[in-house]
Amino acid sequence: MTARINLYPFKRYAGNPILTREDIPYPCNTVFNAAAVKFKDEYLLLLRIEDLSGKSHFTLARSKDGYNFIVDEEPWIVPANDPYFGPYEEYGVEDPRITPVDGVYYITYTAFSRHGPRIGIGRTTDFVHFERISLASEVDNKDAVLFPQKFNGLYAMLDRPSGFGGAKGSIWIQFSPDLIHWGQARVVLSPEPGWSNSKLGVSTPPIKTPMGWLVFYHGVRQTGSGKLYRVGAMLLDLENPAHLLGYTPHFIFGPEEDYERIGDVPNVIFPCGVIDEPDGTLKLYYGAADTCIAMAEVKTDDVVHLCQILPDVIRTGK
Ligand code: BMA
Repeated sequence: MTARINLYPFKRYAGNPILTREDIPYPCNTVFNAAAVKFKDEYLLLLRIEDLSGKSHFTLARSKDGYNFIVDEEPWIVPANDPYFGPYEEYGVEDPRITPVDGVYYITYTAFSRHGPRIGIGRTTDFVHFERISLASEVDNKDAVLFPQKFNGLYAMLDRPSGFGGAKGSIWIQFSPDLIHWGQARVVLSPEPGWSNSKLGVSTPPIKTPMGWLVFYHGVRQTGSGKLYRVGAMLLDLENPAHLLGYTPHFIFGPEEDYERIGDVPNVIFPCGVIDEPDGTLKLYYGAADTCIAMAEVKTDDVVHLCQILPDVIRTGK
């Protein structure tokens, strides 16, 4: 008899939520959907903070242990007001992700305006200075993450253009020589009937494992009482990241706790950051119910295994 497979391998941190608006040193509505990175001897979260007017900006939070964070006194990245970026960030900046490539930390985010969401890309080397590079898409595209290395001299980015008729959005990949001009776009993973019937989007930057690039994504189910955001994982080929090696056809992490079920947008788990620890554990930082930030841990190998096993094995759980 084979051992029963653990289909839900994440363990929530007992001190969740790790950040709420009470932890923000200035007035705001909510804090959620944070990018995560280790920089020097600290864990950094780049928080999406929604201000009292409903627009979002980014503020840094710092930690020595990955569990207890102190939030900076002032916002770091606020919507641009220059003629190039400004018109496309008038409603705020949202859902950041951080990827280091060759010693530079690139921040991808959603630039939001009356025209709809676009992908913004900027860079920092010190988490003090931030320089915008490009608006890397037209409208109706978001959930962009860069790979931490180039492929044949090109940057690679996973993104999520809106699907047919604005629904059924899939995860795509594109390539660029300079983070400004993008092309060679191909579909990587599409929504399926069931838990992700509405749309998919990449959650966290790819993690290199011996078996492939491990990427967490969110799947959205449209239900009678709104959208339900849950998490799956996929594995992409190390040499050719457009090639899908495997994925979890079921969700592996979904809203259960009150702080995930109840908030401004109920039933949402929305990760934007993951830390790959030296002991083979991943720390996943996620927005919960668009209201606070929580963290859960998982063994990398357990998730890779779930991406590799066959769907019918997953259905029976054996
Ligand atoms: C998505 C994004 C996220 C948000 C989620 C749930 O479309 O806007 O910022 O967390 O919806 O509301």
